[in-house]
Amino acid sequence: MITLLDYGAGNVRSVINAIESLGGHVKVVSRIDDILSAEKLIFPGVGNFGNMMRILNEKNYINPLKDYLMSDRPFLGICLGLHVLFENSQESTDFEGLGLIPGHVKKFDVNLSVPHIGWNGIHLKKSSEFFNGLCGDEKFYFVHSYYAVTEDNSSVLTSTNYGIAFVSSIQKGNIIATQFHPEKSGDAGLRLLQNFLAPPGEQKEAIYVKGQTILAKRIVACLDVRANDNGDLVVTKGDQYDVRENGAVRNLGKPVDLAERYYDEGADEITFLNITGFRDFPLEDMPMIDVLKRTSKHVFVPLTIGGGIRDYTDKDGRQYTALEVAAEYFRSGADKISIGSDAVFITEAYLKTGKKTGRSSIEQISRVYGAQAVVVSIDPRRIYITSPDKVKHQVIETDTKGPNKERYCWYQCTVKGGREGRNLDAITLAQVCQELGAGEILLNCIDRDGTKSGYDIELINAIKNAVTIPVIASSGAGNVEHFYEVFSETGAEAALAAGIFHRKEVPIGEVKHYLNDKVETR
Ligand code: 1PR
Repeated sequence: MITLLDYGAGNVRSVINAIESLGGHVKVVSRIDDILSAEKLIFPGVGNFGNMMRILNEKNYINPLKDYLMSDRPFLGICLGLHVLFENSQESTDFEGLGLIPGHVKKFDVNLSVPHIGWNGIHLKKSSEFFNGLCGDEKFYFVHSYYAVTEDNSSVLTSTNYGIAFVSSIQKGNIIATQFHPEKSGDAGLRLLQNFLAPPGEQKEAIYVKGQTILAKRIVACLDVRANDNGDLVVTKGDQYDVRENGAVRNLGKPVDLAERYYDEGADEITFLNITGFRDFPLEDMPMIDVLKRTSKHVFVPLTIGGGIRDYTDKDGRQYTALEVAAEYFRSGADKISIGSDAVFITEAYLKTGKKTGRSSIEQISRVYGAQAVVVSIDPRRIYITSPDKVKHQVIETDTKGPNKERYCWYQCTVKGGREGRNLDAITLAQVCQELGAGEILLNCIDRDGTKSGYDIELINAIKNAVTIPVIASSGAGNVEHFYEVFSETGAEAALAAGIFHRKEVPIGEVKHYLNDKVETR
């Protein structure tokens, strides 16, 4: 029996689903004795260090946890479940860690995008049953802005490179903890969990891999979801955001079925966008909650969900915060949430005052769940102008001339699924949202959406040059070359596609095969 310490973190459901998919049984801690009497304890932590320590203190779990760790019974800490073992963290200086491992947690200060999001390798520093059956060149899923530093090298199990070499897992006796998420690292991750579940046995020969580990470029499958005219929830796909064909909503399949197909095909991440979320309310009839719960049962790569995330007052006057919506999504299996229209309204308000209120959905959710869990989805369209001084927006000079040979354009932000253009440019939006605590940009492009004419390289470079958080390029993929183009001509960390995957025109496997010797992929 596995005992799982859920302090209210984000995505505990995926850890439970992963263990149950391996035939394990999970008991979630509900009182102190559950910790003290545990045979094997798993501590998954997603979110903010300070928030985690505050809750552990409130629940009086600190001493029982220390007692359990001192008993050297099997323990697996994941992400914050690694940081908690150290003395303190730069993420929040209000609280001390458990101090089991001498050292501290600090923020990445590297010339790369932060958070460190994606699939990266590991360097084994000592042999361990935990890695039995692995050949050492597997990649695992990381999503964090802070990493652990220790003087006690004997406890370091693996390191990983991201600008620097950092501790990606530790082992001290039967206590193991990973910075990466085994429950979201596909088959390789499931193998680690299997090894943790297994009774102590013989330790297979450890495989030490030479050279630097490299963060892979991510291939993301996107499912634009809405109810069709019969009220069925379908995956649809727009052409420049128009999802109707002969008046009917295009129906390209069932969300859970397609998600499972893309997992099997090797997608690195799967994104669900409730494209009419601005119209309805996620916690009302909760169609997407059910999709998430069913998907996370069998899909062990990161899931992002977007659509309608905002503060909301329902018809009975009941007020909901965006944080409540996000919390429900995280508890249902999401690893990241994506904010679209509300990010535009938040930015407009911020630009009026220049002051952070701390109350915006971006600030609320990143404060509790960490910046790495907050994606901002941008829906821009090009507006051509004859010269930059015609507008007060951030403008680019473009090689793709306008209808009247204009050499300049700006990218107008839209809300409500491209239905309403706003007096705001995409570059400014991205910069303000990073400032407010967003951890990643999902950069769509209405002009390119569904056109199969390739990604808007100029837009992606403009945004990449303006922010230091990762950017997912989206819209326009038509063939495998378009993926190579976006990864070789921009610094985008990931490339997303929809139509060509739904219509089986270009399988994910073919994209990865083509990129194989050109770009680092998983
Ligand atoms: O504004 O917070 O309620 O969120 C709504 C979400 O739904 C936003 O993330 C917005 O991008 C998305 N959305 C709204 N309307 C549409 C539409 O298509 N009518 N889809 C829409 C966004 C863009 C991509 C698409 C790529 C790749 N879809 O996600 O999948 O363009 O397509 P391709 O590879 O076929 O070219 P809120």
